[in-house]
Amino acid sequence: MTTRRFARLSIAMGGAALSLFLGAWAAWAANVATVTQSNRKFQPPEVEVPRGSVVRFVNDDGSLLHHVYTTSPGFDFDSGEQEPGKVVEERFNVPGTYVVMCGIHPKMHLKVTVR
Ligand SMILES: [Cu+2]
Repeated sequence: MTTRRFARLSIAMGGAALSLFLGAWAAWAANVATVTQSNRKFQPPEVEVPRGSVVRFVNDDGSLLHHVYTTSPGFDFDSGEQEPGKVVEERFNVPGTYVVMCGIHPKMHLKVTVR
């Protein structure tokens, strides 16, 4: 193979790899579920998402702090204090059912089902 042919082939393969990568990234980035924290409740109270999705928690509760967390054998996270207006994002990579709670308001529960 000549150097020039090799260069053309390399560019074509690089382009294919790049479009594969961009396609995967777009699919990965697209799965976002938004949950609002309002009146000391998660709204909606349940979400079901494909594995790898991001759940966005939007503190839309006036001047109240929230603090989202979950603990389970397969996966856990803890947002720390979530100021009013602040958005916390967490990616759920492990299939299962999770109960997300608020460290400040014990009655707040969100069920997240990851398929
Ligand atoms: Cu709270």
